[in-house]
Amino acid sequence: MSTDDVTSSVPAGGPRVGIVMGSDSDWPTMKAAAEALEEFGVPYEADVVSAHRMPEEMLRYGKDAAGRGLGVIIAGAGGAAHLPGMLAAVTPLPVVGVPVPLRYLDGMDSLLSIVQMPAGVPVATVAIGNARNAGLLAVRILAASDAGLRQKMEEFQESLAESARAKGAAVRG
Ligand code: RP5
Repeated sequence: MSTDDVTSSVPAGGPRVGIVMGSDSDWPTMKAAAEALEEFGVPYEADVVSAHRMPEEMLRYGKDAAGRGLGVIIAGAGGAAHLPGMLAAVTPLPVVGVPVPLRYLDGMDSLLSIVQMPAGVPVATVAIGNARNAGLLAVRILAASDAGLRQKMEEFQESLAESARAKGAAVRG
């Protein structure tokens, strides 16, 4: 292996998913993404990277993410939620957007800000407040090229089926 190969390879054990949010007030919503990643043993990092309050850092985060070995970015924000879209504009990585519900408008403002991206700059948007699905989607994206992770996802899906069947049995009596 040449020196170039070493320097271009992904650091072993480093974070594969970056979880970012516009404010620490988003963390109570966003921590469900971290918990999902922990369930699957996926290393992640989490930080506040505000599109409006720290735009230069936000752009640097997006531009550096792939080179640092991240495979997916999960970005959550509320209100005029530009963070996921702006990150998607400057990174080739898949970006999963989490609309964080705030006090007014029930999160519809966040949802529409994140989901209505122009053609060419996709953000995979989950339901309002559903950061758990963002974590699970990040696992699926990584699992597309990771057989071990795919196996874990299949086992998780089977556990969901088992749980649903048990609920059916409880209803049937
Ligand atoms: C957004 O403004 C953040 O993502 C957060 O949802 C919202 C409120 O932020 P704080 O005023 O709580 O810091 O940019």
